[in-house]
Amino acid sequence: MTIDPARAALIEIDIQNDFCPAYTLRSGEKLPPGALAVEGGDEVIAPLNALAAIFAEKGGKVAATADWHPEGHVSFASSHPGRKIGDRVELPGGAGQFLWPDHCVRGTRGAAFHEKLDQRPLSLIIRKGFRRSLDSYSAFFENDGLSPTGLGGCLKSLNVETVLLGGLATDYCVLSSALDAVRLGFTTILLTDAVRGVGLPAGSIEAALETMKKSSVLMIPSTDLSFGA
Ligand code: VGL
Ligand code: ZN
Repeated sequence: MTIDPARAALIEIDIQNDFCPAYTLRSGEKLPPGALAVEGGDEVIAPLNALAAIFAEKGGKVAATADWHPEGHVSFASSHPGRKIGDRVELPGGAGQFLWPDHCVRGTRGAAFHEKLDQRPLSLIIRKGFRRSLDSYSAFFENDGLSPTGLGGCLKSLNVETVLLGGLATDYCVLSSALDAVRLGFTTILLTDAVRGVGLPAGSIEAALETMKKSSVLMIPSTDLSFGA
Protein backbone atom coordinates (compact mmCIF):
# COMPACT_ATOMS: atom_id res chain seq x y z
CA MET A 1 0.00 0.00 0.00
CA THR A 2 1.25 3.49 -0.90
CA ILE A 3 0.99 6.22 1.75
CA ASP A 4 1.12 9.95 1.17
CA PRO A 5 3.00 11.13 4.29
CA ALA A 6 1.55 14.64 3.93
CA ARG A 7 -1.91 13.17 4.54
CA ALA A 8 -0.93 10.56 7.13
CA ALA A 9 0.12 10.33 10.75
CA LEU A 10 2.13 7.67 12.53
CA ILE A 11 1.00 7.18 16.11
CA GLU A 12 3.29 5.33 18.49
CA ILE A 13 1.26 4.06 21.42
CA ASP A 14 2.73 3.85 24.94
CA ILE A 15 6.34 2.78 24.24
CA GLN A 16 7.13 3.22 27.92
CA ASN A 17 9.46 1.38 30.26
CA ASP A 18 6.60 -0.04 32.33
CA PHE A 19 5.27 -1.91 29.27
CA CYS A 20 8.68 -3.27 28.25
CA PRO A 21 10.98 -6.11 29.36
CA ALA A 22 14.23 -5.51 31.28
CA TYR A 23 17.09 -3.84 29.36
CA THR A 24 20.40 -2.11 29.86
CA LEU A 25 20.48 1.66 29.56
CA ARG A 26 23.22 3.43 27.58
CA SER A 27 24.72 4.39 30.96
CA GLY A 28 25.22 0.66 31.69
CA GLU A 29 22.55 0.66 34.38
CA LYS A 30 20.14 -2.27 34.23
CA LEU A 31 16.42 -1.50 34.23
CA PRO A 32 14.18 -4.25 35.66
CA PRO A 33 11.12 -5.44 33.69
CA GLY A 34 8.32 -2.87 33.65
CA ALA A 35 5.42 -3.10 36.07
CA LEU A 36 3.14 -4.22 33.22
CA ALA A 37 5.76 -5.65 30.88
CA VAL A 38 4.38 -6.93 27.59
CA GLU A 39 6.19 -9.94 26.12
CA GLY A 40 8.41 -8.71 23.28
CA GLY A 41 7.21 -5.17 23.92
CA ASP A 42 10.57 -3.70 22.95
CA GLU A 43 10.44 -5.47 19.55
CA VAL A 44 8.05 -2.81 18.25
CA ILE A 45 10.69 -0.12 18.60
CA ALA A 46 12.90 -0.93 15.59
CA PRO A 47 10.10 -0.96 12.98
CA LEU A 48 8.55 2.19 14.49
CA ASN A 49 11.88 4.05 14.53
CA ALA A 50 12.46 3.11 10.89
CA LEU A 51 9.00 4.28 9.83
CA ALA A 52 9.17 7.46 11.92
CA ALA A 53 12.44 8.47 10.25
CA ILE A 54 10.89 8.11 6.78
CA PHE A 55 7.74 9.92 7.88
CA ALA A 56 9.50 12.89 9.43
CA GLU A 57 11.76 13.25 6.41
CA LYS A 58 8.77 13.33 4.04
CA GLY A 59 6.79 15.82 6.10
CA GLY A 60 4.49 13.39 7.87
CA LYS A 61 3.19 13.83 11.40
CA VAL A 62 4.67 11.51 14.03
CA ALA A 63 2.88 11.43 17.37
CA ALA A 64 3.42 9.37 20.50
CA THR A 65 1.15 8.69 23.44
CA ALA A 66 2.12 8.08 27.04
CA ASP A 67 0.07 6.52 29.81
CA TRP A 68 0.47 9.11 32.60
CA HIS A 69 -1.31 8.10 35.80
CA PRO A 70 -1.39 9.93 39.12
CA GLU A 71 -0.67 7.87 42.24
CA GLY A 72 -3.80 6.11 43.46
CA HIS A 73 -5.22 5.88 39.93
CA VAL A 74 -8.58 4.14 39.51
CA SER A 75 -6.99 1.49 37.22
CA PHE A 76 -4.59 0.30 39.92
CA ALA A 77 -5.69 -2.76 41.92
CA SER A 78 -3.91 -1.14 44.89
CA SER A 79 -6.54 1.62 44.85
CA HIS A 80 -9.35 -0.90 45.54
CA PRO A 81 -8.95 -2.60 48.93
CA GLY A 82 -9.71 -6.31 48.70
CA ARG A 83 -9.39 -6.41 44.91
CA LYS A 84 -6.55 -7.89 42.91
CA ILE A 85 -4.90 -7.47 39.54
CA GLY A 86 -7.17 -8.83 36.78
CA ASP A 87 -10.41 -8.14 38.70
CA ARG A 88 -13.11 -6.01 37.12
CA VAL A 89 -14.78 -3.36 39.21
CA GLU A 90 -17.84 -1.27 38.49
CA LEU A 91 -17.20 2.45 38.70
CA PRO A 92 -19.81 5.04 39.65
CA GLY A 93 -21.74 5.66 36.44
CA GLY A 94 -21.65 1.99 35.52
CA ALA A 95 -18.42 1.72 33.54
CA GLY A 96 -16.30 -1.41 34.10
CA GLN A 97 -12.63 -1.05 34.97
CA PHE A 98 -10.07 -3.85 34.61
CA LEU A 99 -7.50 -3.64 37.42
CA TRP A 100 -3.74 -3.44 36.75
CA PRO A 101 -0.59 -3.30 38.81
CA ASP A 102 0.56 0.26 39.57
CA HIS A 103 2.14 1.40 36.29
CA CYS A 104 3.19 4.53 34.40
CA VAL A 105 2.96 6.79 37.42
CA ARG A 106 3.52 10.28 36.02
CA GLY A 107 7.10 11.47 36.22
CA THR A 108 8.57 8.10 37.21
CA ARG A 109 11.08 6.10 35.21
CA GLY A 110 8.40 3.52 34.43
CA ALA A 111 6.41 6.23 32.68
CA ALA A 112 9.37 7.43 30.59
CA PHE A 113 9.64 6.42 26.96
CA HIS A 114 11.89 3.40 26.36
CA GLU A 115 15.40 4.72 25.81
CA LYS A 116 15.65 3.07 22.38
CA LEU A 117 12.59 4.88 21.07
CA ASP A 118 13.85 7.60 18.73
CA GLN A 119 12.16 10.73 19.98
CA ARG A 120 13.69 13.02 17.35
CA PRO A 121 10.88 12.54 14.78
CA LEU A 122 8.12 13.14 17.36
CA SER A 123 6.35 16.45 16.99
CA LEU A 124 3.41 15.66 19.24
CA ILE A 125 3.18 13.80 22.55
CA ILE A 126 -0.22 13.08 24.04
CA ARG A 127 -0.44 12.09 27.69
CA LYS A 128 -3.52 10.23 28.82
CA GLY A 129 -5.05 8.63 31.89
CA PHE A 130 -3.97 11.61 33.99
CA ARG A 131 -7.29 11.98 35.83
CA ARG A 132 -7.37 9.90 39.00
CA SER A 133 -10.91 8.60 38.55
CA LEU A 134 -10.95 8.01 34.78
CA ASP A 135 -8.76 5.73 32.69
CA SER A 136 -7.84 6.37 29.06
CA TYR A 137 -6.79 3.53 26.80
CA SER A 138 -7.39 5.33 23.52
CA ALA A 139 -5.13 7.98 22.07
CA PHE A 140 -8.29 9.89 21.05
CA PHE A 141 -10.81 9.68 23.91
CA GLU A 142 -10.74 8.92 27.60
CA ASN A 143 -12.60 5.78 28.69
CA ASP A 144 -15.86 7.70 29.12
CA GLY A 145 -15.84 7.69 25.30
CA LEU A 146 -16.59 11.43 25.34
CA SER A 147 -13.61 13.44 26.57
CA PRO A 148 -11.23 14.05 23.68
CA THR A 149 -7.47 14.00 24.26
CA GLY A 150 -7.10 16.57 21.47
CA LEU A 151 -5.29 14.24 19.08
CA GLY A 152 -8.27 13.85 16.73
CA GLY A 153 -8.72 17.61 16.37
CA CYS A 154 -5.02 18.10 15.86
CA LEU A 155 -4.86 15.53 13.07
CA LYS A 156 -8.01 16.90 11.40
CA SER A 157 -6.57 20.42 11.45
CA LEU A 158 -3.51 19.07 9.64
CA ASN A 159 -5.70 17.41 6.98
CA VAL A 160 -4.56 13.96 8.03
CA GLU A 161 -6.69 11.23 6.43
CA THR A 162 -4.75 8.07 7.23
CA VAL A 163 -3.56 6.94 10.63
CA LEU A 164 -0.87 4.28 11.11
CA LEU A 165 -0.84 2.69 14.54
CA GLY A 166 1.83 0.71 16.35
CA GLY A 167 2.93 0.14 19.93
CA LEU A 168 1.56 -1.31 23.14
CA ALA A 169 -0.64 -3.01 23.95
CA THR A 170 -2.54 -4.63 21.05
CA ASP A 171 -5.47 -5.69 23.24
CA TYR A 172 -5.92 -2.43 25.18
CA CYS A 173 -4.56 0.94 24.12
CA VAL A 174 -3.86 0.00 20.51
CA LEU A 175 -7.30 -1.60 20.14
CA SER A 176 -9.15 1.39 21.62
CA SER A 177 -7.10 3.84 19.56
CA ALA A 178 -7.76 1.94 16.34
CA LEU A 179 -11.52 1.76 16.92
CA ASP A 180 -11.68 5.47 17.75
CA ALA A 181 -9.59 6.33 14.68
CA VAL A 182 -12.15 4.51 12.52
CA ARG A 183 -15.00 6.24 14.39
CA LEU A 184 -13.38 9.61 13.61
CA GLY A 185 -13.29 8.75 9.93
CA PHE A 186 -9.58 8.08 9.46
CA THR A 187 -8.37 5.31 7.18
CA THR A 188 -6.78 3.23 9.91
CA ILE A 189 -3.79 0.91 9.48
CA LEU A 190 -2.56 -1.45 12.19
CA LEU A 191 1.17 -2.09 11.73
CA THR A 192 1.08 -5.81 12.41
CA ASP A 193 4.84 -6.16 12.99
CA ALA A 194 4.89 -3.19 15.38
CA VAL A 195 2.35 -4.20 18.03
CA ARG A 196 2.48 -6.59 20.98
CA GLY A 197 -0.27 -7.49 23.47
CA VAL A 198 -0.75 -8.18 27.17
CA GLY A 199 -2.86 -11.33 26.67
CA LEU A 200 -4.92 -10.78 29.82
CA PRO A 201 -7.50 -12.28 30.08
CA ALA A 202 -6.44 -15.24 27.90
CA GLY A 203 -7.41 -14.81 24.25
CA SER A 204 -7.62 -11.03 24.43
CA ILE A 205 -5.01 -10.44 21.71
CA GLU A 206 -6.78 -12.67 19.17
CA ALA A 207 -10.13 -11.12 20.11
CA ALA A 208 -8.70 -7.62 19.66
CA LEU A 209 -7.32 -8.43 16.21
CA GLU A 210 -10.68 -9.92 15.21
CA THR A 211 -12.57 -6.85 16.47
CA MET A 212 -10.26 -4.50 14.59
CA LYS A 213 -10.60 -6.49 11.35
CA LYS A 214 -14.39 -6.44 11.64
CA SER A 215 -14.25 -2.68 12.21
CA SER A 216 -12.40 -2.17 8.91
CA VAL A 217 -8.96 -1.56 10.41
CA LEU A 218 -6.42 -2.50 7.73
CA MET A 219 -3.78 -5.02 8.91
CA ILE A 220 -0.48 -4.29 7.17
CA PRO A 221 3.15 -5.02 8.16
CA SER A 222 5.26 -1.85 8.09
CA THR A 223 7.58 -3.51 5.57
CA ASP A 224 4.70 -3.64 3.02
CA LEU A 225 4.25 0.13 2.95
CA SER A 226 5.69 2.45 0.36
CA PHE A 227 5.63 6.22 0.35
CA GLY A 228 4.48 8.52 -2.40
CA ALA A 229 4.57 12.29 -2.79
C1 VGL B 1 -2.39 -0.09 28.77
C2 VGL B 1 -3.27 -1.37 30.43
C3 VGL B 1 -3.27 -0.29 31.29
C4 VGL B 1 -1.89 -0.02 27.35
C5 VGL B 1 -2.38 1.00 29.60
O1 VGL B 1 -1.04 0.85 27.04
O2 VGL B 1 -2.35 -0.84 26.52
N1 VGL B 1 -2.83 -1.26 29.17
N2 VGL B 1 -2.82 0.89 30.85
ZN1 ZN C 1 -2.62 2.52 32.22
